[in-house]
Amino acid sequence: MTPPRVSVHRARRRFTALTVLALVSTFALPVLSASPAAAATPLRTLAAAKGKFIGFAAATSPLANEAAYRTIAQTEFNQITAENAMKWDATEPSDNSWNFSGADQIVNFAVANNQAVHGHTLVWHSQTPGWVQGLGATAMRTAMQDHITTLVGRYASNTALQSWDVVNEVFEENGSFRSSFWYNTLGQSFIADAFRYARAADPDAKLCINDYNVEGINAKSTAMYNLVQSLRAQNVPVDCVGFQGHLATQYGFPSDLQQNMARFAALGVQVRVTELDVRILTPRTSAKDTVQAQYYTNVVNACLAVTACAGITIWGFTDKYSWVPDTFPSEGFALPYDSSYAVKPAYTAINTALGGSPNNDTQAPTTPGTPTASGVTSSGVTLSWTASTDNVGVSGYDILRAPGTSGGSFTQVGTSTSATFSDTGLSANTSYRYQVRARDAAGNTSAASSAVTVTTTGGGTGDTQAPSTPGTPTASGVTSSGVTLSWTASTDNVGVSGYDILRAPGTSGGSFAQVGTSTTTSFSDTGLSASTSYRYQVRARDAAGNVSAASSAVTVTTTGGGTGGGCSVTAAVQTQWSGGYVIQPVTVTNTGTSAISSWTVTFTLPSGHALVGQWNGVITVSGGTGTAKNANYNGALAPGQSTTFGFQVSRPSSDNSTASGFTCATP
Ligand code: 9MR
Repeated sequence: MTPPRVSVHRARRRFTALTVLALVSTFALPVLSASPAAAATPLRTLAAAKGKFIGFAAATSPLANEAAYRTIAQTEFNQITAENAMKWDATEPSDNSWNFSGADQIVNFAVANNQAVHGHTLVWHSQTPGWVQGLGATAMRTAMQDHITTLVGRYASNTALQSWDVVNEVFEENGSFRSSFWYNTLGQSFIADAFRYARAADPDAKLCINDYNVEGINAKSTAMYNLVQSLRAQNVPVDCVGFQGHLATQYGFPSDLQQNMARFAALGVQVRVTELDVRILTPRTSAKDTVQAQYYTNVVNACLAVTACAGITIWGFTDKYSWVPDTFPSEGFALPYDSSYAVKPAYTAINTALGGSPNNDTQAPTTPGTPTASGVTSSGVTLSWTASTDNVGVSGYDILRAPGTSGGSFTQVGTSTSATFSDTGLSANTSYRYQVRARDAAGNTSAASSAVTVTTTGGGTGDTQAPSTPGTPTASGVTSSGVTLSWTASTDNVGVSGYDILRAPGTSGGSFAQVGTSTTTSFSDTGLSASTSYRYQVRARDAAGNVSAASSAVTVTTTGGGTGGGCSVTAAVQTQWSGGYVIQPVTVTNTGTSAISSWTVTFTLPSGHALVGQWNGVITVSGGTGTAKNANYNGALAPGQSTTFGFQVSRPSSDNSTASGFTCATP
């Protein structure tokens, strides 16, 4: 039996009125063949090694009836959320008449498989029976207390049950409180009461507030941030914030997810991704699978980067059982396993991001086309070929070379991430054969292409005249790790084909070794040590392989690594209203040539303005001056790198001014 799939969401992003029962048709799958089940290290093993949980939302029917579903559920996950079985309509369909069958089934499964259970969800406007919705204020508060006390109390001594969504989806998209029957009957106080009742029923469980479209920093997540801050200031037991994570590839990835998690973490709460899925527009294609996989990677990386992120729950795991197609017509395929329980690139992505080396993909890329040669000189050639294709994407090509027109063996002479490669350092008037082969991210390798034979020019031209000596290089753009060299060109009777760049250590002594080549009269060297001297010479080559004398040397001393940092700052008013505003993002950029480890932004707060919230920085206000120092995780910036922080201010309602005069300094 399929689990109940009637969506009653009312405000999902960019959709209104979406109680649509879409047909779950068999979409054409143009590219994808089912891969065998993963022979990879299970996600739960990898996640546990990182100190995180990885979970899924369980549907009771397949958990009871399908061996394939149960096997993946036990093997891959160490956490379970009941997709529907612990909701009010399932557990207390009429007043004080209880049905724990689905909830018990899931908790028992979790106990048997050493998995944590997240209880979902106690107080929600959806999937709550009509008998609750119609109550008056006093009776409704009592019903809420009874429901929480009984349901939470039932599992309070069960160590598998570790956390609860106490209130779910209490905000509108603009950050105001959702106009639900809870709010309309009881006012905002229902939230604090629900947390207090839950704490009384289970003093050990982590108590969470949960919502969707709060993954990035926006009006809704900022309202949630302010609420959590204010509840905790009043000793209301809010321990945890859940970001549902119902993502869709057509809306882009919320790139500030990590920063958003970090600002909540700075309030002292645990954070978690509670309902992750990444839907795509049908039909499914391998290109869309790749984008989806990247979203999963990004979410895992964000959680790994934030210590307070306890883990990630995926909203199901197989496309066979997902709420998406029933709710969003023409969307689906949101989960890491397909409807036949074969892993998708999203699975590989999650596994890889958790530190695994999933071995599930055994399909090699197609054989690349035979290379064609162009730009043949006495010492080099450029090869191009028709690209390979691959089910999970080609990650690169190996270039193989054999001597002569036949015989000899092929050895690898280079790699390329595009379908072209230039080989250099060849002998004049000599033949070589080239083949290419493709690799994918899982390490599968294609067959080698057919070979192309290339014969370099030059040997028979009789040109023995070397180019003139290049001018002494001049250095510019000296940083702590690099320099750009320019020189006056050489001339040659048949034309200069390129320059060799030679480098020696120090201001004298040592020997010159070639560090690069250039076909122009400039070259940038990188990877140098700070506060260190080097000497550079250049020499010219012609197509026949004749080489000029080396130029005179220029001495270059790199700048110091520990100083030279500077920063700039820009600030934006994200939103404002009579009585307050949000400055977000304040972007701090390292404009120096060396890394900085801390920064300080100062700004002016008009009189009567007061700081009421802040994230990703540590802000103090004295007189009319705000001083923001980096948080402990965003002080280090490489040259050119930026980070952001933000804050919220209250102001007199008659006042339209905002904070101004932002300046940045290091440290
Ligand atoms: O996946 C759940 C689906 O089976 C139910 O029909 C639906 C009812 O609203 O709820 C789905 O789960 C929701 C979760 O409980 C709260 N956040 C949004 C989820 C997707 O709608």
